[in-house]
Amino acid sequence: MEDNILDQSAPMRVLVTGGTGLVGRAIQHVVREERGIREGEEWIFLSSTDANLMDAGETREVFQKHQPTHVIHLAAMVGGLFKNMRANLDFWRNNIYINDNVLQAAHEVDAVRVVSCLSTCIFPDKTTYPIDETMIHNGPPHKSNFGYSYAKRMLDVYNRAYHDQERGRFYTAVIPTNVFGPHDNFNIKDGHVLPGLIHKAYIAQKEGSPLVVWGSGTPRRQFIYSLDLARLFLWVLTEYQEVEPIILSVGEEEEVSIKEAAEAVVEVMRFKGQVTYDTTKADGQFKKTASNAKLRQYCPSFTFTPFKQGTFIHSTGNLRKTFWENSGECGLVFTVCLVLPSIALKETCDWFVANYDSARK
Ligand code: NAP
Ligand code: GFB
Repeated sequence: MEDNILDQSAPMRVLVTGGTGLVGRAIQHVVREERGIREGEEWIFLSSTDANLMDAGETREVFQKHQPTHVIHLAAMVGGLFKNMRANLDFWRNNIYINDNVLQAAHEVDAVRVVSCLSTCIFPDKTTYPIDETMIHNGPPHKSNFGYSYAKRMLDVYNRAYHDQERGRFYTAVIPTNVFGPHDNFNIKDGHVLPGLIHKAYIAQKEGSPLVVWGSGTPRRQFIYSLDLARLFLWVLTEYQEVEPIILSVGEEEEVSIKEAAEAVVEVMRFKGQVTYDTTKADGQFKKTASNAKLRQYCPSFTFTPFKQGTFIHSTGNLRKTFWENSGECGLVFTVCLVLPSIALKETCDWFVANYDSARK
């Protein structure tokens, strides 16, 4: 088992759980539109209609059916601050069941690789900054999302236990910061801050009402564009050789306040109305500033699509193709310095407006 962990000679059969969500759709796009599907490879993107992964029998069945060699495990009960605060028990139970079923089913079909997805909100709330990968278990997470956070921490425990007991199992995990992009959940009650603000700005524009930002606007967040996360996920799947997890994030210098995030949404949505702050609403965790030093060691030249007013753009597709032609090292991408509104946020807003009727909301 040991030596074939990253043997790339055999074509991969990749099963992506949660393949129909924000991150799953981004991986679909990058695999099909940028990287391409290689000779003999198979990519299967699951939704909850293919199998309820909280059910061990259904999970085993879908893995037996597809016999994956590689698994990207994204499926989870996911939500923003306010959904987490309402349902910590469900977030704990649903995610614990899903994760146990998926890792065991992958092990039973002898999948050589499983890359699971944690989140920077799982780190201890009382910590030093910037946060790094060694701090996962150093204390309780923020009280607003302890159910989700502890369930996600257990994925790291599973990966270490499979490696220890099942010699050579190389299951690992990535730790993204807050993710945004097309196909996100734009439900205002359950979703995250960016899709929430984009949807609220859309409605406020139509109704001529104020855009209400929840909380004080002072908390700080690092946002990663779903397409950038997808490219890095594919690099981890075939190149990253550790069981220990790796933070996938823009640099600390890209961290923005919620107020700055709201101003960027107002600019890109060309919202002309009043913006107010509802301080009766929770702020949640003040910050979770994460270091991407480990990622930069592996991928010194990976270029993120910036969130703040752009300093550079990815220009054409073939620049993005460069990333795949240089497999192994994170590719040489040169940048063009131009001052433009954030590309990532604009692509996300344009997608929402163009797909308003079918978007999750
Ligand atoms: P999402 O948009 O809510 O998508 C969730 C996916 O999981 C969907 O494909 C959904 O299928 C599937 N799913 C949910 N419950 C399931 C069940 N019981 N059985 C089978 N499939 C189920 O989530 P996302 O934002 O893409 O998140 C993907 C991963 O990234 C998650 O592990 C999440 O914890 C992690 N993450 C997300 C963020 C973020 O800011 N969004 C940040 C850090 C980490 P249906 O489409 O059929 O419902
Ligand atoms: O993205 P968000 O829901 O999650 O909220 P977290 C981020 C911040 O935005 C909070 C403020 O300070 C909110 O008070 N905010 C302002 C809003 N307006 C809005 C709005 O309209 N909607 C929302 N949702 N927030 C989550 C964790 O924490 O991060 C999850 O609870 C997950 O488990 C996710 O890990 C990535 O960043 O606070």
